[in-house]
Amino acid sequence: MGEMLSGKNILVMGVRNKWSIAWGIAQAAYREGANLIFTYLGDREKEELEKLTAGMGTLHAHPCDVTSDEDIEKLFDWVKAEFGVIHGLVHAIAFAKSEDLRESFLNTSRDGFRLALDVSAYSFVAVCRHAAEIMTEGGSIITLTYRGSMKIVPGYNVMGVAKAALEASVRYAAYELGSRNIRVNSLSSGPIKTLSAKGIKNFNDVLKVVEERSPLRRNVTLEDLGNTAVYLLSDLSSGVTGEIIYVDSGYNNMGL
Ligand code: NAD
Ligand code: IMJ
Repeated sequence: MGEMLSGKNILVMGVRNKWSIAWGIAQAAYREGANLIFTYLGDREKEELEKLTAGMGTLHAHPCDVTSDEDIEKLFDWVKAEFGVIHGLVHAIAFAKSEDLRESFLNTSRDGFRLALDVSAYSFVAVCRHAAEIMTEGGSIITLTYRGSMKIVPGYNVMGVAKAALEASVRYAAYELGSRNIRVNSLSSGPIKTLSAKGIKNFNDVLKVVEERSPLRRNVTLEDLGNTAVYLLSDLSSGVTGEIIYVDSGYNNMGL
């Protein structure tokens, strides 16, 4: 047990199950002494959280569908009433219609485009705004992104556009919140077999390419993500904001 995050209240959004990146981050933050607060989407995620956190003491959790302004407002009213102040926020939420991740990008419907950008990018702006109000002692906000925002990853399609918007939002939020000592960064993960990767065509091939060609010659783990998240959430990264930190076995550095 370390102490990098002791005394810090950290709100974690996006734990679906034990494979979730948010869960990897939560476990690492818990190990470092953080006081964790969770959000969940639906009863199934609430039950998962109850199971996962069984050995961690009282579960602090509140529902939140990020497509609802009312849900977001109620969430932060609750967090403020219960905890007064937070020091960290983990946003690990994305969604697009599955047909928009399979078919032609150019055939993305207006509604599919709107949904992907709403859930995966606007939600970040909204939660940053609310979180900043209760980060009265300074803080660190992180979100999860993917290289498909910068480069063509066949099939990533509208999610690539959403992640580009998310990464730009990180920079603008960092600029606006910097004077309040709130840092905003994104963690760009290599492929991980979570529920959000299940059913993606050729995902095993993507994993194999990273294993064969990345500098580290392996895929990344939830522990890799968790440890970098601890760095970003802790005072170790006190001079770092607006960044995209790649946790991808170095794959993004390859030219061929
Ligand atoms: P996951 O399925 O475990 O988590 C996704 C979470 O998003 C779930 O908890 C889900 O409930 C939540 N979510 C979706 N719509 C929501 C809504 N309307 N309101 C509230 N929550 C909602 O998958 P994951 O891979 O852990 O994904 C977490 C983040 O990591 C995502 O932003 C994803 O884009 C990103 N990411 C994943 C990979 C990968 O290969 N798995 C790589 C890079 C980045
Ligand atoms: C997703 C689609 C296509 C290629 C992909 C991915 N690659 C990776 C992912 C190569 C690594 C996973 N990823 C980075 C995501 O951000 C996934 C987001 C996502 C996944 C689903 C699947 C189920 C569904 N909607 C989704 N919305 C977003 O219905």
